[in-house]
Amino acid sequence: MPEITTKPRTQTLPKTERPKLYKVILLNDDFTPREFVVTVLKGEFKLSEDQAHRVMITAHRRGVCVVAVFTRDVAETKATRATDAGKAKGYPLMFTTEPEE
Ligand code: TYC
Repeated sequence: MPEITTKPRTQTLPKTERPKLYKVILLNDDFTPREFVVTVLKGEFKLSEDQAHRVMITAHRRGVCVVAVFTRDVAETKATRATDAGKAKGYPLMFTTEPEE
């Protein structure tokens, strides 16, 4: 009986999936000084004075503002560090993360 060997006809190409991205969101509160929010945005997220002021004022007026978008680890680390910077000064400043659609 002859052996029948068959070659696979389809090739699975390696897929490079893009990592899911996460938004870092700044929440407004009534206690953290505006200038402190701007300082944290510049220090942790490398925003310019002008960008940081726009983000701060948007959160102040609308309640929330997207600061930037990162991979999950980076977004969570930055949100935690920025929130902790406020905590260290006794402010309720809060940053959260949320997956992008
Ligand atoms: N609302 C604060 C104030 O009037 C300033 C502020 C802005 C705080 C944005 C948090 O995410 C924030 N002092």
